[in-house]
Amino acid sequence: MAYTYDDTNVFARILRGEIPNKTVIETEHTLAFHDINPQAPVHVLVIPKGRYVNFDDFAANASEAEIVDFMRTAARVCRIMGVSPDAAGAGYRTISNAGANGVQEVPHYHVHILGGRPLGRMLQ
Ligand code: D5M
Repeated sequence: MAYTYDDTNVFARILRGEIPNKTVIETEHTLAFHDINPQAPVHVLVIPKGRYVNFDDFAANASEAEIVDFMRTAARVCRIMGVSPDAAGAGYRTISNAGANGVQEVPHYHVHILGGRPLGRMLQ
């Protein structure tokens, strides 16, 4: 499936440096920054620097280097923020909303990392 990327979306503007962000890590292919409207004590967004609309687009069209960098950067964010499961009592949830049913607001692929409090059961 070919997706049309909207270069005016807010994450594209962050990547171009047009609006500020609170960066956690930046790598060659990936940026991680604090969500502007945190839903938990830890709420970080991980985005590829490439122009991918959603998970489907990223998985199909990103290079292996971009995908590996993205996954490893997300794991590093968890360690930096102290929510990796190997830290006592820690743990986290990753979420990636897609499309209308997923209620994706920003049409640039991103993963939310949430932690720092008990998150409850999401799926029954
Ligand atoms: O979630 C999109 C997320 O993006 C939502 O949690 C708010 C966040 N957001 C929106 N604008 C900004 C800026 N400027 N900085 C940081 N975070 C931002 P979605 O999964 O698309 O519904």
